[in-house]
Amino acid sequence: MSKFNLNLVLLALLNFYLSHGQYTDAPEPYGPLPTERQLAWHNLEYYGFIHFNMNTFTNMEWGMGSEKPSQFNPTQLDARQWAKTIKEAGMKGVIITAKHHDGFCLWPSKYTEHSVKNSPWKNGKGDVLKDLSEACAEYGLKMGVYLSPWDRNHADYGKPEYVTYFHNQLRELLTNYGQIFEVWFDGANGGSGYYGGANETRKIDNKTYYQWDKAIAIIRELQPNAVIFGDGGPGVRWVGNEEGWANETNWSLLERNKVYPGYSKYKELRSGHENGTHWVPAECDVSIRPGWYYHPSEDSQVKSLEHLVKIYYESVGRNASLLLNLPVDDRGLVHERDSVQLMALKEQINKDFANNIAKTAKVGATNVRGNHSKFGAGKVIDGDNNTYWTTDEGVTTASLTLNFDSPTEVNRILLQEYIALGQRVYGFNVEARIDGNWKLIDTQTTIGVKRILRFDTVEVSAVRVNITASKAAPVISNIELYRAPNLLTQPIIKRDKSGVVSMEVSDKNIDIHYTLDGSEPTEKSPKYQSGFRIDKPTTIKALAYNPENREKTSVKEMYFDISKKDWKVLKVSAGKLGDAHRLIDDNPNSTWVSAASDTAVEVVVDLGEVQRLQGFTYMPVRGRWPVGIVSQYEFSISRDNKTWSVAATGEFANIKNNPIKQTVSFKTTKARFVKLKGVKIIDDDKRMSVGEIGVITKQ
Ligand code: FUL
Repeated sequence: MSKFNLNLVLLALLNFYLSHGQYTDAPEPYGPLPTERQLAWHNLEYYGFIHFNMNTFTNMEWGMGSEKPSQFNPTQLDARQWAKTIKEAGMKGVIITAKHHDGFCLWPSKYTEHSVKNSPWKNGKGDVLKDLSEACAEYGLKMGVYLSPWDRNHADYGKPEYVTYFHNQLRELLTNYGQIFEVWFDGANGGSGYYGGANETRKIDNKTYYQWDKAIAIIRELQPNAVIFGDGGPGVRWVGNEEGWANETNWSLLERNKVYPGYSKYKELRSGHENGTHWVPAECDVSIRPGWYYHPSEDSQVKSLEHLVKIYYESVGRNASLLLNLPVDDRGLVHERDSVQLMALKEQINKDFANNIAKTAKVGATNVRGNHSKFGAGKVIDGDNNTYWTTDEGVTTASLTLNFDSPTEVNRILLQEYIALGQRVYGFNVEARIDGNWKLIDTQTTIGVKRILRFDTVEVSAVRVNITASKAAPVISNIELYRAPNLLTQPIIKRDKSGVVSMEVSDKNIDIHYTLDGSEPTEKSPKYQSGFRIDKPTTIKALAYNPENREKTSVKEMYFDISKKDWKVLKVSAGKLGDAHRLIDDNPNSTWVSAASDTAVEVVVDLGEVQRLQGFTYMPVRGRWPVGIVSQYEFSISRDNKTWSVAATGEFANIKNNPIKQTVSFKTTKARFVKLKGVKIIDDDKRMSVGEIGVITKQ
């Protein structure tokens, strides 16, 4: 062999070695990596938040700091009930508001008198943190603490002395209550407050005032396994909204040194930073009700199952964790209605992910690192998250196919990257082979620790995942496929101003059956197809039915009186007439609020023709910050819009706490014009608001 040929052979051997031999080693990590404690935190996925503190007793969201410890007085506080509920809901831990912005402490801190120790609860001998830590130990839950940096009670807030106090409290919390998995620091900081009686506005520098380096050092010293939550981490970041969703593109990376508590470009946090310098994954915090704290007025506003399921898929299913808040009530218990919804969510998630079809597939890949079985395609279905499929060095696009022996229905895919080696993938799509043809199901960007896609049910003989963009060789530890059942929720029934009734459910594979004659509907009753008119008083009864398994919901009942198609608002005594159509559009979610007025506000409505009236309805505005709710009314009627007579006056009892539709009856009288006057408004507001006004007629 000539020397030239020998060189060629050696070169070929070297090439072979480079392209195969070295790849039997695991790939090198790429980019910022999670720490051990972050990896442990990622595994929690879903845990509870408890907002329970002074605000629970003052019916506030943000107390001023001037509240008295004597106001904190739960009658049945039972941390075991919280822990039991949280455990049964499938959550892995709980974070409690040890101190919120009003400064009241749920534990008997030795650094302040503003705590449970001066409250009537357990004669000042109680400690909510201790109760909860014991309950968590009993139920196998992790515990975390929320300690508000902002303190509207403390006289020294704004001075260095307060920072020492804040650090001391942190020490107390991290010393006395066992293992803490997360320390939660709120971004809301500085502003007006009581401040020991000064009653003024105090501003601080978010970046420097609290001496974060020291605070972090305390946490590292006392609870080395705890992650630290803040707008910019350092361990876990806020997701940039309080609604429970991350963007579809969601990096666990962040340019951490740019982000600080109160970061103004917080919307960036919904996606993180593709080229972030640190591993700072997102946590989605959201309350099961409109507010974080318990308000009796929100008892009827617990999030629907459909909404909670959406939150789950848009947080856990988008590379984030879900921190779901329970506003423990003034008895000191998780409210029954919240528990019901929590369990419904749990049940639905269990059903959706009951049977992983991917396990039965035969898996193949277009490229396997070093052709070695330890990186083979089968690793994505072996049920072990520490094994993975990966490709040759530098190969950043590749496909993985799951083949089935016989056609199988699917509507969910779950994918996981092996994040210990970094987050890599930023482009992928999913195809399904249906009747022998490949069909594109979805095109997406990032995966991260967990990505779940929902799609319409298809019957497939194979599913293909194409990685189309990755910062380095993709490293996929797990793929699951499911055929989730249809989501069965009660129908929502609406009527618009023209009288057209429509009904809907969240899943298009669910049927709606209804009656209009007052009889109980069954799956044999007429099936709802499209909107229809109802102009005369009618009770609609409807249920949702899943033809797949013959399950059905309980009956939803709605009463509609005459339609409002010819109605007009003729006068509002304060505010713009142009906006007032909202109070008669048969949509309680579109609300009308008057301008402020020193005299009682009135609205006059023309019903279009004379009706035999025997009552009226008032739907108050709802939501997180309702204003202008009428508590005392005067309702008048007229045939000619000149001579008026008062048909009813009175009080909407308990409307503040329970803002539901009010119905008032009076002696049947013929009239064409009606007038509602807000004689008294909740909280003495000068505005009057209306979600919807209606009448009850006699036919
Ligand atoms: C916010 C706070 O201001 C709210 O009161 C609540 O605690 C929520 C979780 O964080 O920023």
